[in-house]
Amino acid sequence: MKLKHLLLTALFLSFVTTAWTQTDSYTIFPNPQIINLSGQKISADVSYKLEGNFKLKPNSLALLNEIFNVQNKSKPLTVIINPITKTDKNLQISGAYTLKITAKAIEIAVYDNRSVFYALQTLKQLKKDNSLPTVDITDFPDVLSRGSVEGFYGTPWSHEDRISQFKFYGKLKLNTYIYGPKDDPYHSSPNWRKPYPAENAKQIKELVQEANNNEVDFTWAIHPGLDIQWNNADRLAILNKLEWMYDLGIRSFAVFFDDISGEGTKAEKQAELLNYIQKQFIEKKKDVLPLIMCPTEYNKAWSDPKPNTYLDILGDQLHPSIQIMWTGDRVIDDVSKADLDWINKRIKRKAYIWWNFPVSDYVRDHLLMGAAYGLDTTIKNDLSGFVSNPMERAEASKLALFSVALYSWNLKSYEPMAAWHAAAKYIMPEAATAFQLFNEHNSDLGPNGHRYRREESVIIKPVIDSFLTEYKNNTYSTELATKIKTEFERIIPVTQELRDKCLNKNLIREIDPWLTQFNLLGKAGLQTMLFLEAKESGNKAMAWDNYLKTKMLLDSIQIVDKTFNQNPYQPGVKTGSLVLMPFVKTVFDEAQNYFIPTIANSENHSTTALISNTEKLKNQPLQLSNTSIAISPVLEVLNLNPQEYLGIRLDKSLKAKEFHFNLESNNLMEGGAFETSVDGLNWQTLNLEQKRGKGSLKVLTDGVKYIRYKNDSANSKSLFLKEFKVIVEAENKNTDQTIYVQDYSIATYLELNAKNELNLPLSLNKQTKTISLLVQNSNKPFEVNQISKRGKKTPIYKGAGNYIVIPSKQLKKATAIEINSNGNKDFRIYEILEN
Ligand code: LOG
Repeated sequence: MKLKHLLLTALFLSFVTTAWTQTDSYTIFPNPQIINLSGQKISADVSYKLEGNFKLKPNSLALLNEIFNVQNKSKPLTVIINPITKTDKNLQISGAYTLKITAKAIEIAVYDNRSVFYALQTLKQLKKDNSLPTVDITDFPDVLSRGSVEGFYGTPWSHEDRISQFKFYGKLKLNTYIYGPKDDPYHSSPNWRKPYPAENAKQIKELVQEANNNEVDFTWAIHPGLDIQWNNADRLAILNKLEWMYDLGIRSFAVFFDDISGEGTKAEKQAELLNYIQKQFIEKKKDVLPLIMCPTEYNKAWSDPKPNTYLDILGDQLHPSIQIMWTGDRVIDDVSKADLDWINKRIKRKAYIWWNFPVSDYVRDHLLMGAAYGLDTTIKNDLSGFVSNPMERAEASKLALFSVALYSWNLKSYEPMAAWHAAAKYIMPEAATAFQLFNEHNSDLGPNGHRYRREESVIIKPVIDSFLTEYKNNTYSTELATKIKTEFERIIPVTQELRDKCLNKNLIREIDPWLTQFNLLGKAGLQTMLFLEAKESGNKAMAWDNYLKTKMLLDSIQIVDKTFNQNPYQPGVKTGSLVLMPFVKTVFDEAQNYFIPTIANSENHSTTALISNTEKLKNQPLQLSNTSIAISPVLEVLNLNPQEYLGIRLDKSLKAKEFHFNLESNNLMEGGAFETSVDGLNWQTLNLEQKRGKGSLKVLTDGVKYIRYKNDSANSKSLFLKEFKVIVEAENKNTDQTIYVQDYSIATYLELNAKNELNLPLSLNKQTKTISLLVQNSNKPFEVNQISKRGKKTPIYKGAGNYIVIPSKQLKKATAIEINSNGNKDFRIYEILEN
């Protein structure tokens, strides 16, 4: 383990030193193409004198004034800025520059004002402790258009968010922002034909201004395909809209045809419209950038592979200067050379990559704070643009966008892990280590329809895996346990540290529920490890205390998940969902076997159980509570073969009151049915309302003990087992209140109110040696009395413990015991065991 760790560290360090020019701690983001530091330093604590033949725009001048000390009246440094004269074709591109710092002067050669701006951004990053290194840099972008496409579903970014993005882009040499939030009704239906209301229009004007200040091309996209008519009125409607946007300052345009069906999807019609816009608008305006389009078949999985179909038609018919976007082999995917070769051939131009990362509109309960990996570094000649579709959380998205900047500027030197670590430091230097730890455990998306996953918790994962393997074989590795415990201990203070130190308050606001959850996870993890330690040392009482504390923390996690981020799609707040949370749950679920011996477990106990004839659910646990029995949700998609079923059988002491289910699926009831039974042999089909596999039933017939869903069709059925829950109560409420304390399950409990006493009839037989009580009290003393045959009460316990063992010699005359909660609030009895 140690060796592996060392290797990882060594590997990481080597990434940092080779991937970036770090001579004398100068690190420039993104990495310049060619940089030669010659080892000397000159003072930057001076003013400057501008020479040369290139007229600077105000944004570049402002940057110069920011870098140098214009108050200093001593001899200024000469800064010479001229147009590029070198014929190197790499330098004939917007943003390209050369920068040479000598003891005498700073010489900059540029292609355009963006080049000046970028050269000065580099200069600014080179400045350390008021001095500059002597250096010779030749720099240019590998990809022409680099940045983001605000193209997600959900709440569009705010005005403030966007301004903050542009400032960030300018510093990192990202030059593109495409405006296309799906939920802006003036970008898409129903209002794409209408002009923006005055307030929005004013804001867009301001945004264009701010984008220009940062050398970002603000592309405005229209999404007309949901209800477009292929007639003159609608093509004029588009032209009008583009004209209004032009008047607001927009000089770059896009038309999106993604996520539509029907009439709008026709390739010939789309091509005809776009060519019309090209002729009637783009070419006439003269000062606008090439038109960009997003096709309907925007990824390989969704496109017709046959020749002369949609993509080939666009390739043949679209004006050659119109750019075509592409997400990859799938909607959410890595970017590969083979994929680009495939698409470029069909569209007869270089694809403009729309990378669907870190967009989270299909996994809204997760944050995507992982590294940006899966990007081919050999494809710079195969693409015309690279934009990332981010999360609706703008500030949090900067973590991935930092990597997008590094990648798209200089593909060959891109190293995802090093970039990811650098991003945490760049975005939150005030608490970089804490931020990195948070990101490490908030990377994966959880199971999702696009089947796109990210690695998570990579450093601790092998430790946890080894620990669990040994644990399941009844071996306990103190060394591994200590490592896991240390990780949870490191997590606990992260939340407070980030809230206290992070200067970017909007970022904290965006991730706040996840911070709360992360802290709870750290604490739950620590309690889990303390439980294991106590168990290992044979201290059952302490183990029980730690188990209860873990349980309370897991309950809090559940509450946070049900309280915050309650969007209708994937409500809730998930953190550490790939490695850490499953680890805590595994240990927690196993605890049952430790506290309730299996011998007791197998006799005379509740017959509540999962019923299913599919292998996949064989080990799926039930979640039992005082009021409900549920099948633990399955995270992966579940395929039920014909005749397979899943359901719950209730113990005879339980009465089924309600049924709630969510088996997310579009065709659940086509040849499938919910059924109930009294005896498990004769089944009745339930008549119930459901939508996309979700629904409930508020009344169940008396006597029902079985409830299941069965696939009666001839085909396998794909569904998500998100909820399958029966609300229960005791069949006989008056006499049977003790069922939960003798059901051999620590998942259920009986709660005593302030004045309640539990009079538990105990049939003590000769074998009964001890009674163990597993309770939870709020640290107030309570009492246990024994009651003799003649009704005489004698105290056998008084105290405030949670795990109480009463030996047989104290129990001689008892036929029953009585528990007096003594005014204790929330007093719970989980189990009373006789052995
Ligand atoms: C949409 C996009 C959405 C993304 C991820 C494209 C071209 N269009 O499946 O708006 O944010 O996937 O859910 C898309 O990706 N459709």
